[in-house]
Amino acid sequence: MAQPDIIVTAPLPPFLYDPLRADYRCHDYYAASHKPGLLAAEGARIRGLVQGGGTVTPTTLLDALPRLEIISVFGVGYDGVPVDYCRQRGIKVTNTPDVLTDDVADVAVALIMMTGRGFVRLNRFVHAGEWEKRGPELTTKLAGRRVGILGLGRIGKAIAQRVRAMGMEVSYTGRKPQDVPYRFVPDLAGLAAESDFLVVACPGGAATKNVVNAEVLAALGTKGTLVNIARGSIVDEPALVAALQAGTIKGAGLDVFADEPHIPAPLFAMDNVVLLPHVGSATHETRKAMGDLCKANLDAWFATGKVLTLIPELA
Ligand code: 8YV
Repeated sequence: MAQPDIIVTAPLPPFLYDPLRADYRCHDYYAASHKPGLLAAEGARIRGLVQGGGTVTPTTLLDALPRLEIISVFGVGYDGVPVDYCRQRGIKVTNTPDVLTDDVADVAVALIMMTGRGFVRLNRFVHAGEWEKRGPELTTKLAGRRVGILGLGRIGKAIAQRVRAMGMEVSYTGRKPQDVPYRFVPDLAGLAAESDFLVVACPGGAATKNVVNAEVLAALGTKGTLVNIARGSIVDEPALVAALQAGTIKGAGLDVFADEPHIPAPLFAMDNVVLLPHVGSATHETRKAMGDLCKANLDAWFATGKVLTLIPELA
């Protein structure tokens, strides 16, 4: 049987791209110098699309792929996929949940430790030879502090488990209360008001755009640190910069940004801010597992007409 044609709209690591190339006719849209030409020549043949978690897929691109059957996202987040459009056209959308949960939760804990205990600052202090001159500053005890989690999904729960093991208190907000041993707070500003660390762990997309706004940051207040391992779009970034500049909040630990890899310039100069380059899932083991699942979804679809991890909106 002829290999199905698939279009690739994001840079992929070799451990995913090489096996894809072995089993599919891959069209590299991401690297194509003349994208309209590629679509005109190949668009009508393409049956699958592979993209990254952060990739935005415009409906105009999908319009040029009339035989598209499946979008397989190399990532858990599919906020860049126009889900309603896909539902209307009967296009399946799959992602890579579960396999990255531990790694992303680890990064949230790391950001809590790096901001709360000042480890990044203290590391700079030692590297700069400052310890020869004076003792280190004292920081904040984490056990007993309150962690408020926005979005208690798989990753949120893994974060909760980890910080509980550190003796921290957990409460959360989300669409509805769940059967969990953590306290539900119905509104985000209320959660922020009672949190020392407000951890953003919900999906991105239209429903959560800028929900962490100036009002929520004001409620978090001078005792509070914002941690974001989810999507930059969830936080009103100019409001965050303003809150940090004004000293409205204590600090921030950020792995994700509104316009990656661009980070608002004022953040670079802030000692109470820890910045990571979107590395939540960036380990060899997890990215390989994500790649395997991303391809397995395509393989299952073209072999059996079923997928392994259909997104809940289309289930
Ligand atoms: C990846 C992510 O950086 O899973 C996600 O939604 O944002 C990250 O794990 C990305 O998907 C890699 O393409």
